[in-house]
Amino acid sequence: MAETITRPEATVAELEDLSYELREKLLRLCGEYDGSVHIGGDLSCADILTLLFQYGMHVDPQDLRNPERDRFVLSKGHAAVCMYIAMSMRGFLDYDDIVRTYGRLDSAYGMHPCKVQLPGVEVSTGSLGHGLPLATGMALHGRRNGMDHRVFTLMGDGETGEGSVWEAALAAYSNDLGNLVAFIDRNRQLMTSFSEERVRLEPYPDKWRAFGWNVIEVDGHDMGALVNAFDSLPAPDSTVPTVIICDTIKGKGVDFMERNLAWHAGSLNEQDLQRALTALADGRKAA
Ligand SMILES: Cc1ncc(C[n+]2csc(CCOP(=O)(O)OP(=O)(O)O)c2C)c(N)n1
Repeated sequence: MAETITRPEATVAELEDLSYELREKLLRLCGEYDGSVHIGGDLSCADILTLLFQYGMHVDPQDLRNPERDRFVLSKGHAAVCMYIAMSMRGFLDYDDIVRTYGRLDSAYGMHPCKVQLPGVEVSTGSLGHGLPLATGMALHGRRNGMDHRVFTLMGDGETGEGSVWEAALAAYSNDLGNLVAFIDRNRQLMTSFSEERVRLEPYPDKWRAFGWNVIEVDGHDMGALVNAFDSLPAPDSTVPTVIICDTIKGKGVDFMERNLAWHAGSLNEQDLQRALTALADGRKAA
């Protein structure tokens, strides 16, 4: 039983504090690292990753291979550093190690996650469009072996323009995979353009419904709403897969990055870092 692995009992207020800490740690890493960090899409999914690692998932950093654990596949692999830091805050990895070695030659902490390098990372990702197919296969495996854990994945909305995503959506529905939950970081931006300009996803929830999925729509930066969405998930032994479409803002929390195409990826010099940290703190006070 996945329930044999306890999950943290964090309150909404505690989760909000953890999200803030995650964003602050992301910015500090971005200030330390010489190269470019996918900071826009990291900041947009920080609340979702906090929800998963600090509230939702039955996972134990001391018992990584427990077959009953919930699985997570970061389909938008370019947000790896946000996942690394979220995992470090739950005790899987070491934040100082991440900051010291991220993106450097021979580091375990690459721009995209590598499962061979990092125990606790379930799947190596980075090529978009593969997370949902992989998660579907993992959920099918769990189902066929009589297990009751869930498999979660997190996709970018732009990524869902890939045909492989919709093949997997059909397969998950056809195989009654109620143990599969897909989060979508619906920040409406890609790398150099806005999502709808490139691929018309709307009416987006209807598309998922037409593929047979249970659809939950939520403000992806409202922790209370995210917790409620998580709590309303159908049981893992149910028969309909769920997609949680999270309305998000790329660059969330740092005013000069928000909805700004220039900040899909970038780096921060000392002055910009201080500006970003101040913006983050001011945004929190205003909230
Ligand atoms: C198959 C594939 N094509 C292109 C890329 C390059 N790429 C990295 S991030 C990105 C934009 C993705 O947009 P979205 O899925 O909406 O992610 P987010 O905006 O949340 O970062 C692209 C095209 C890739 N990683 N994989």
